[in-house]
Amino acid sequence: TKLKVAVLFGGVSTEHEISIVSAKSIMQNMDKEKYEIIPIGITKEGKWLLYTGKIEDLDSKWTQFSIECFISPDRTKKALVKIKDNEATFIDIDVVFPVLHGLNGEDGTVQGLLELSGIPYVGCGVLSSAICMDKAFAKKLALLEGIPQGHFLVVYKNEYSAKKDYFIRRIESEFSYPVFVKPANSGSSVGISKAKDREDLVLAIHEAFLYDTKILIEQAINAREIECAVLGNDEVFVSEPGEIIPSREFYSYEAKYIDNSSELIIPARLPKEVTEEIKDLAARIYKIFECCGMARVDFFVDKDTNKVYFNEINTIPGFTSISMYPKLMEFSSIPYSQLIDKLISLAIEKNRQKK
Ligand code: ADP
Ligand code: MG
Ligand code: MG
Ligand code: K
Repeated sequence: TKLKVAVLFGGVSTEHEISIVSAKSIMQNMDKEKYEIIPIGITKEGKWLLYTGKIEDLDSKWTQFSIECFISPDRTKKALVKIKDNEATFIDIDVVFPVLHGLNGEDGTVQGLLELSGIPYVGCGVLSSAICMDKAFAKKLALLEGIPQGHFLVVYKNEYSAKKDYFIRRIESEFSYPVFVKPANSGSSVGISKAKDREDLVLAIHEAFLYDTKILIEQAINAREIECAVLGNDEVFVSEPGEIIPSREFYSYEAKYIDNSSELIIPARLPKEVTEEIKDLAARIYKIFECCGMARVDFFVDKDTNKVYFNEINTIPGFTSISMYPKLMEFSSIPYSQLIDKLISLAIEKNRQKK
């Protein structure tokens, strides 16, 4: 019998569209002999719908082919509840693969629901997902553990609103321009700006607060962008690092998804000892954040000194067939569909350990 795998896509976050592309790619590459795919989309408003169309046709108009449904937290019943003509049907699910980036998907909230339901799910747990999503907490924890990273400051909206001049002065004394300003909970570079002077800074802060009530100010690092893919639960596999050459001044939303001309270089061309340092750090960071299943750990490597800085960790990284995470794994002789098999078995293994 086939394993029933519910793939969650869409969601209320700013990365709704990206999630659809990642999920489509995953579903197209899942072995149909092994798995029965149950595609569940979440609209931007947060409505859960069972997608009944063909996987190949999955696009932004997916809601036209769908039936109301939800995953129930009640672990004594079959997990998937389908509602048609006011009648509920309960369907078994063996594993859930949340392919949701950002808010309410990558941040521990969906993981919390799945914990309640008792169904195995791919990727990190509640705490780990939440901390990795929150750049402020992630940086504070990394600091505590002695992980090398650039200087940062966390600013809350209510405090900033009350003391704008104080914060601008403080930022200008602690940092030198340019600085990066980012919402604490963000992804795909949404709400992130590089500020070169005070005027930019004020605008950047305003912009970041449109997405979150907590933001980060970071010293801009003149660096190459290097990423490492990590796979596993207790025993982890770390890929060779890959490099991103952004098509714009930094790896902005446009550079990620619009231009189509940012380059991935695998493996990154780095001195052997720098490569080893990055791989060791990636494994350490994965452990510190108590990740399981997968995560992509992102670094900056100073263009002049080759000093390595931790940037961020992503627990549901981009997953299209040309995304960095699957590409790095493929380079390590783990092809895309085997990677999915591995993630699903890691989810089941993790769930078994809990009992
Ligand atoms: P996201 O989770 O949205 O990817 P990041 O923190 O990775 O957020 O920032 C997005 C991009 O902005 C990075 O890939 C990089 O190009 C640029 N960036 C962010 N912070 C810095 C920094 N401190 N120094 C240099 N570039 C940065
Ligand atoms: Mg990120
Ligand atoms: Mg990033
Ligand atoms: K993150």
